[in-house]
Amino acid sequence: MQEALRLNKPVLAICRGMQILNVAMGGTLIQDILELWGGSIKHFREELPEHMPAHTVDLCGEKITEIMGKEKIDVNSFHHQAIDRLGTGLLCTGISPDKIIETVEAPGYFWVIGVQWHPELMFNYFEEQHNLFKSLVTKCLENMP
Ligand SMILES: [Mn+2]
Repeated sequence: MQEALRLNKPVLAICRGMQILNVAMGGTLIQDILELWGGSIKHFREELPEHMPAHTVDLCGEKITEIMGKEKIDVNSFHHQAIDRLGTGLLCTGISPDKIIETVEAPGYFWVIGVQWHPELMFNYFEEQHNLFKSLVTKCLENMP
């Protein structure tokens, strides 16, 4: 992750990848949401089909809002950890109703987006989730040497 950032590569960091992105930039994690944050929303929904929305996310970031084309999205949820303190240079760009950070951007870099949900399990069913991967591919092509 640090090498990808150093080389200013496009990064789409998914779930644990977003947590690794945060730690690589100096942030910290909530080690267990249920234990340390409370249980108003279940974020580890292993009983649901993988593509099934588990909660909403309110978006505010410039990139993610443009990609998704809306300010409130439905996401699946298979995590028990979450971002606590943000890494330096990371912005929270979307939160769940119980105020868990669900998506981040790093504006100082070429194209770095992290999402706490799993768009790779949803893109067949939700066009806005497919848009995330289309944007990544577009940015990779733009970034070719
Ligand atoms: Mn979640």
